[in-house]
Amino acid sequence: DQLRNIVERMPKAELHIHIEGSLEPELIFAMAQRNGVSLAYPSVEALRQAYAFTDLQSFLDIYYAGASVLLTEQDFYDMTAAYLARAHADNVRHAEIFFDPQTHTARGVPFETVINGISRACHDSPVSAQLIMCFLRHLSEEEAIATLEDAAPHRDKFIGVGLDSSEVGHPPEKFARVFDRARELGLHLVAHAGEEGPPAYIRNALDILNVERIDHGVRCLEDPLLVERLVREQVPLTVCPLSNIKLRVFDVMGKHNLRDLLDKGLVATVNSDDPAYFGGYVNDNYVAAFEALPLDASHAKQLAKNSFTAAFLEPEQKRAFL
Ligand code: ES4
Ligand code: ZN
Repeated sequence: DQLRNIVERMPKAELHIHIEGSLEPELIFAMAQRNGVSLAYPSVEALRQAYAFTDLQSFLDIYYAGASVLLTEQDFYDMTAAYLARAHADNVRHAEIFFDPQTHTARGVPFETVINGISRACHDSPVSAQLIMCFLRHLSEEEAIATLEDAAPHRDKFIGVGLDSSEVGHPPEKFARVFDRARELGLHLVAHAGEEGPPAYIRNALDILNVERIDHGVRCLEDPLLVERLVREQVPLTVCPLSNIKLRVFDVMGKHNLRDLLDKGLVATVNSDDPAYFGGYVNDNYVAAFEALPLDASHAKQLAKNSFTAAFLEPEQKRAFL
């Protein structure tokens, strides 16, 4: 239809995509076979059928199992190249891609294997692509600091750090020192907050970690003073509609608060999060939200504009995209 057409044709940036969450079941099986890794599922279909989540943790358990097939630099390259080809088809002109090195180094995969494979695929793509290294918040701050030290020789291959994995019980303040260290290195700072966690996690991500964007952030609407601040400071929120439904942050898309976020003047953006697991890439996220909510072409254009406003690009580069 007409709206899908507008969405597909709009140049856009994607700012919330976990590269390990772009690994499609077919690629998981191909890599398991070529690497001699055994999977707990007998077939692509059986694996896909296991993608019935009840909350963030039930997803993370399967997501980490899927990532266990990644062993060689070629695996990381192929995964990233497949995502970027798909993003290019969606008219994504610029992507800021999360990766989770600790998911791999914990299995004995060297840090450089991970970052070199992902980084080389970014260089080979027509999409402008940058990397944001995420710390797993269910692990300790000491482990995050060790990861940042592993990354130091590769400082030129990524632009920022983020915080992901199990949110509740692992508040931003647990990572105050490692974010201070990252800031000293001139890295951009983001954090997942207010997905399952309360508004206080969003406030602390801003006040204690000094993040420049909030990943998800949809629970901000529970705190009017926080909303006022996010609007005043124009802090971008990287919203992921299909993720929020699959992980039951909202019951159904018709109850998603994307329209309210925009009406309040928040710099909301639309993103895919873990597209292989949540049922769609970035255009599918726009279309799913637009079909269920009172949103029109002007909102679509606002969201695409916001995606570049919120990107870690020089003003001159942003103008070139807009
Ligand atoms: C994630 Cl949806 C989501 N939330 C937190 N951490 C994540 N890692 C991958 N996807
Ligand atoms: Zn995420």
